[in-house]
Parts: sequence; structure tokens; C-alpha cells
Amino acid sequence: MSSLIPSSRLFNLISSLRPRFESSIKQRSPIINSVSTRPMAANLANGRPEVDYSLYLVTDSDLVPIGRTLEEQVAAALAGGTTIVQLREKTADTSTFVALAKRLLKLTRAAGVPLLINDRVDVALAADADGVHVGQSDLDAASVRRLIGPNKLVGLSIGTPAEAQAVCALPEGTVDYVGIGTVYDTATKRTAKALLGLQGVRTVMGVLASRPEIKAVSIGSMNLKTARNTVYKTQFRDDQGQIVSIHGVAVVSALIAASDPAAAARELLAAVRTTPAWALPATRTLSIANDVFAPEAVVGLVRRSTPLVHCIINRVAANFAANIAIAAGASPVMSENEGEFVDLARAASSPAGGALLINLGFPTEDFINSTYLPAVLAYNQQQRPIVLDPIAAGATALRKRAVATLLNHGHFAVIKGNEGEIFAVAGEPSAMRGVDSTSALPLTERARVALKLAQREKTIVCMTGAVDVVSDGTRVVIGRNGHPYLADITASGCVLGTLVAAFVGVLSPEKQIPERVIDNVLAALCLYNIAAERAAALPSVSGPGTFVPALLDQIYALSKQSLDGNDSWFSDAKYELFRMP
Ligand code: 3NM
Repeated sequence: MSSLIPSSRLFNLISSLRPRFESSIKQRSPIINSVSTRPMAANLANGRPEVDYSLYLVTDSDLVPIGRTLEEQVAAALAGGTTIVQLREKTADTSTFVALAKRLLKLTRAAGVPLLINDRVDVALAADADGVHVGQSDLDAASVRRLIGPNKLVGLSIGTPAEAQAVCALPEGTVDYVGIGTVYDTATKRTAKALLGLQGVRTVMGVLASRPEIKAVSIGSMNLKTARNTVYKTQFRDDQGQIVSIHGVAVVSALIAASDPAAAARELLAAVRTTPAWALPATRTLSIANDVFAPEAVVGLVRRSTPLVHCIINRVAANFAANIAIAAGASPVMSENEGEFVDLARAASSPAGGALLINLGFPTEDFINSTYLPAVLAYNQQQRPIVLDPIAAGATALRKRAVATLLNHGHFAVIKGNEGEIFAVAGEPSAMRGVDSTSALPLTERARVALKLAQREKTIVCMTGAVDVVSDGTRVVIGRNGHPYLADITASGCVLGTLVAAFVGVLSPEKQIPERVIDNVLAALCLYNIAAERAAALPSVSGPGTFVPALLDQIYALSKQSLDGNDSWFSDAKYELFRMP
């Protein structure tokens, strides 16, 4: 392939760039700028430079837009901040491959970024590229290392825990990094590999945790909607309390096929480098005192702000949920139309705030992909909170798939469900019968599962029941308010989900830290359950039928009291910190 633009123009495009390759020698752990990851290994005693893996461009000539060249796309992506490039040519003959590699090297060297060659050690040697990337069916990594020498980078694609084990068994210094994929289905490369999703990435990273000097990038539909969640939702702490994390995302189409690769690279890099508030804190120490909760202020704030609460909710619950949201001062929208999701998520970013409720009402395979997923991605991208109500999560294979798909793509500020639902989402054995949870396990067991799921998903878990169990991944709070009538009416759980969504809707992105979000969840629980107690106690209420309107009235009344600065009704709250035995 020959370039249609003079190389001098390409250099002009990137001449303003600092040589990042050199500067990155000092800049370790580029993604997690505010978080200290595992202690970085010392340089590998072989002269190889430290590499910034944050935004890894893999080329594909077939995807270059008509009228552009591969070099133009790469140059623009470099101008936008791409930190490492791999030249991947599956059909080029050898001399064309080498010539293209040499031309790209001029661009990448000027940008101070390494260029690796896919699969072909001979091409890398001939062009004097910075390294080689191989897949499982290519030359084995140890041979690549032997051939290419100690001073070049070697990368390897892996897609299973067994392949990660094999990497861990390699001698130190064999591979510098792994590409973990395929994360999500992609039209760019059709393979028989199983899709990993976020849970798969976590599992593979769990194996790699024993080799912290080996860096990792994720690949497979990494783009603006998926990159941030992939980096930050897959982080976890190892046994020493250090954060284990991938180091960047590898993209093909999001840059190579982009009409403006520079802008696309800038946006992707920002997404990857901006630590969301909900990401793991650098230390275990909480910024909020361990047992101080402040839900009182939230109830009045919701009424003052009138946050939008966008509900994708089953039709049995919709009307009741909308009424409860209005009674608490929120502004409900019931939309299942994908065409509106981006606009609604933007509206939820206005000062009034807003959030999305995904209530897994009547899922179908099609609805998961056409409705739930686009809504989740739209709200995640706008950094507006989402509440997941995994109705009957463990009851059918379809519902299990729906939950797995949602958790594998999105971040949820709150997961609210009954015991059976939360156990199913956590992957713990549970007994589900229809939408009802059939067992009531000991409190310590419920607390353990809530805590574990909250940690894994970086979320608040709200497990409802006669005793509510709420965890932010660090602490567990139990609540004993409520009334048996709530179990005798339809949709009482769905409606609580709506209320929780309205309450987290007032949180700005920087406040969506689980240790803070828990206040808003507790506020919604207190309002709902105390309103239920007061409604049931009224002389006019004689059963579930008269209870429903009275519940609405009580929510309305208590919410208005709080708006007027009178939070005295909170003295009925029976919530306490649960100490794990
Ligand atoms: N390797 P896009 S997936 C080159 O799973 C490649 O190892 C994969 O393309 C793997 O960013 C993939 O356009 C293609 O989705 C990724």
C-alpha cells in the first residue's frame, strides 16, 4: 500500500506532539491517575521502555474510510493521543508489509509512541519496529522473544483463564503485555472465541494478578460506550489490598474507521483516564466516617430538585410507580423507545438531575438488546445513575441471561431486589419461585452476599425483606421498618425501585460514590417503609385496598414535611449498622 499524502504533511499533523514514548518512561500506571495500582515492577532489566497502554490502536486497512489512507488515520489518531500502535495486516505481501511498517514507524517515532507488528517477527525485524504481537495460533511467545531479542516489546492475545495460566508460567520478561478478548461481540474480527464480558475479564485478570509486571489491555468493541466500564468495573483488590486493573483498551474500528480519529482518540483517552467516582478508592479508608449516614437531607432535596426518573418498568407496576414518584416530588417518564434514550439521559444531566430504572419486567431476548442495553449505555455515558431491579432474576434462563448481559455491559449505581433476586445476581445458590423469594436465610448470610455483590459491582446492594439489608461494599446496614401490607399488594418492590432511582437521581457524577449513594438509598427506604407504617396505622385503612392510596398520601405528606425542613418523622427509622461476625 502506498501513501497518497506526502509524509511531510503527516509529520506536520503530529509535529506538535511531545514524544510520549520517552516521557512515558517516567509515567507508570497511566490510566488510574488518581488511584495507585499494584506496585509497578522495576524495569525488566532489559532496556525495554515503560509503555503507556491507555489507548492502543490496532490497524485494519479494510476499515479505513473511503478517500483516506491508513497513514492518515494513524497520524490523526496519534495527534489525538493514541499511546501505542499495532500494525495488523492479514493479507499484505511481505515487502508491502515492511514498507508500510517503515512509513508508520516514522509517524509513531515522531509521536514518541511504540509500533508493534502483528504476528510477523520477520517484518518487525526488517522494519526495526518496537515489538511484535502474537495470537494463540501464531508463533509461541517464547520463540518470539528469542527471535526479537530482549529490547523489543512482546504482546500476546489471551481469551481464557487457561491461556492466562500459560502466560503466568512463562519466564519473566517473555511477554510485556496481554490483549484480553474478545470482550464484546465485534464485526471487526469474527472468531469462535467465547465473549468474555466484564466478568470474563475479571476472571482472566484474577489469574494474572500473580504476575503484576505483565500489563493488560482489553479488546473487542472497545469504544466510548464500553471503554470506561471495561477499565473500571473490572478492577478488584488482590489479597494484599492492591488494586488489580487492566492498563488500557485496544481498539480497531473506533479509531481506524472514525471520520475524525483525532477527536475520537481524545474522547476515548479521556473516557479511559477519567476515574469514575464509583471506581475503587485508592485506599480502603473511607472518606466518610464508618458509621455515619445522613439520609435525612435527601428527601427534601428530591422534592426541591424534581429529578427525572426514567422507568423501563413492567406494565403491572407502571401506573403505581409513576404516582409514587410524583408523590415524592420526582418527575417520572415511562419510555421504552431507544430513539429517546440519549435525549432523556441528557435531560437527566440537567441541574434537576435524573436517573434510570431498569425493572426486569417482561424481558425478551430482543428487548434486552433493543431496549435495556441501549438505555444502560446512554445513561452510563452521561454518568447518570441507573438502578437495576432484577425481577425474578434466578427464575428462568432468559432472566439469568438478561442480568448477566446487563452487568457485563453496564455500571449500576444500585441493585435492588429481594433475597432470591440478589442471591441470583450474586451467583449464589438461592430458591426462586416466580417473582417471590422463597427463603429467609440468616442475616449474616444475607449480609455476606450483599457485601460481596456490592464489592464486585461497585454498587449499592439493597436486599429487601422483612429486614432490609443494604451494603455499599464496605459496610452493611439493616433496616426494620415496613408493614406486612406491602407484601399483600402488587408491585410494592417495583415501586420502591422507582423511588430509589428518583432519590439517586439528585446525585451529581462526582457524588456517585457508593459510600455516598447509600444515604440516598436509605432515605428512599426510610420514606417508603415509614410511610407504609403510618398508612397502615390509619383508622381509614382496613386492608391492602385502602392501604395503597394511604401509602401514596403518606409519601406525599412526609416528603412535603421534609421540604419544609421538618424531618422529625425520621425518628421512626429503625436502621443500624450491621457488624459482620
Ligand atoms: N482481536 P474493534 S477482537 C483484532 O479477541 C481483534 O483477540 C480480538 O476490533 C481478540 O475494536 C479484535 O473494531 C477486533 O471491535 C477488535
